Amino acid sequence: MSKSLKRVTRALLDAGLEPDIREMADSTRTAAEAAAAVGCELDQIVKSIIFAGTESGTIHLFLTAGGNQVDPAKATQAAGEPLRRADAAEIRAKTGFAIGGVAPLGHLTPAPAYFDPRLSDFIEIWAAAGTPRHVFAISPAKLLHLTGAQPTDFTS
Ligand code: 5CA
Repeated sequence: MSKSLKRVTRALLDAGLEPDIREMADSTRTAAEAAAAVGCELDQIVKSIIFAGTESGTIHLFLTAGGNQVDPAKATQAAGEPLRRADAAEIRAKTGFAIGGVAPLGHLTPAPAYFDPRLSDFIEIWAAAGTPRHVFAISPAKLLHLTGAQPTDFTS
């Protein structure tokens, strides 16, 4: 098992959950691919989008419904500091995950997190489990609780 997948499994176990992690035959690198692999609505896929403070370098995590886009101005407002998109190397260094497999939890460095309210329209949502072929199912309320994310309107 990859270290990234192990970290996500551990984070879910530590939270007292029974991890429902699925290895898919096909790529789940993008939200569209993940939705097709799971057979769910696009908005049931949790994208873990990483921004960084332009001055502070602090990582901010935007848990975004698959069909929604992060609005940079609204994201800056939510974070309380000017933001830029994080690059691939920075994402890997701070989260421990490669793009396409960034999970919403189990990060090397815990980050302030924001939760797209659209995700709460579903009983079950699916997020990357640390690799571009693993996803896990969770309820929006549990994910909100585990990530300590703030429900905020940050999408366009
Ligand atoms: N496994 C899927 C569904 S859970 C997944 O990880 N989707 S994702 O949306 O969270 O991850 C892909 C996101 O990574 C893209 O939406 C984009 O915001 C970001 N991304 C893709 N390429 C780059 C890049 N070169 N630099 C920075 N961010 C990137």
